[in-house]
Amino acid sequence: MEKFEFTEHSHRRYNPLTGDWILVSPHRTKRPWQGKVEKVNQEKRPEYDPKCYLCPGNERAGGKTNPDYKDTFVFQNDFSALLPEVPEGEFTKGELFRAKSEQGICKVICFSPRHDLTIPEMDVKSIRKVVDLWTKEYEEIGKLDYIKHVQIFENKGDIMGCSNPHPHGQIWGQESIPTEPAKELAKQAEYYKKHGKTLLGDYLEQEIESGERILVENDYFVALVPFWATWPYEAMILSKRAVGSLTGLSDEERNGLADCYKKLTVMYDNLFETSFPYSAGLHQAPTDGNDHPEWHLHMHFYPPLLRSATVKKFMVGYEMMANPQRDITAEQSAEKLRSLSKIHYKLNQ
Ligand code: H2U
Ligand code: ZN
Repeated sequence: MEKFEFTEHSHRRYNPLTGDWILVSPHRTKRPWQGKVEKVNQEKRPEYDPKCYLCPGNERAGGKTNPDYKDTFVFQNDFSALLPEVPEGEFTKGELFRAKSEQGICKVICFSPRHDLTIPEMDVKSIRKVVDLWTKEYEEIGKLDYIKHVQIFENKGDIMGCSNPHPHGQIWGQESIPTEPAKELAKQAEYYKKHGKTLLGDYLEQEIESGERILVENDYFVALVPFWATWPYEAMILSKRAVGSLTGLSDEERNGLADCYKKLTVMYDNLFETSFPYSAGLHQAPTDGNDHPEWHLHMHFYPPLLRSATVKKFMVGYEMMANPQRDITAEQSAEKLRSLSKIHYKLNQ
């Protein structure tokens, strides 16, 4: 028998942030890159679209009108999934039927007045304004006494269910800590208790030392493909310094985050020369009034594309019934992304 190599042989990988496992089958693709990249016809969007409900000056579906905003703009979601006023109550029947009212708040953030741009096409200064607005919203929403968790996220691309190509994201604050952050909270707290340091701080130190999965590194932030990535080109942005949330970042660090966000998404767009779809979101310390020294600020990117601008990875069958599975390894994905031009492909056309 040959010696086991995790880059060659089927194996399981552990996600220390959630406690989940994934299955990796590298033998199914010795070569990560198989053939040509299909180009998709890309519509060129106008800078302003009179029919877009996010463009400055336009009326939204709910009847309100957007101001003539110049950089970012935030508003309460006209179709909020969570509402600040909800009658408090519980429904319990025996052990098996449980329900509880949930109070919350949902907002939409426009990243830019320009309808035709996306994060990788925006300049770092403008992305920094998005970081500033995220910070302000996390702080303000998190201060509300009924809000224990603030989820900031972005759906990009219609295959991710994004309703509009205008660059935007969402914020959902709520009175309980949702499933994924709750798993991360438990794991980070356990690690911190044992080692007196953050789990992601120690993880990042070892990733930087190895370099194998690193995509972008500046003085304050790193983007990498996590060892336990489930989506083919999954990535994570981590702060080098152990801070729990955006509010703990210095001015320079906020620029560092904007720079890292841009560089990662440029790589993504260059991979298939298309506007690369993903769901991304920040994971920050709960806003439950407790100190969270264990929490280490990070941002996840879950992109569905696998082999081209149209072939996506399905999380079905085994993934739904058992756990996620991937063929191309995290190391191969990182190598592929790193090999791409650092200049956005549209600027080369
Ligand atoms: P997504 O593209 O990720 O679906 O986000 C857009 C959000 O914008 C969505 O939650 C809201 C939708 O409810 N929206 C408004 O608040 N006002 C509108 O006029 C249309 C869409
Ligand atoms: Zn628009």
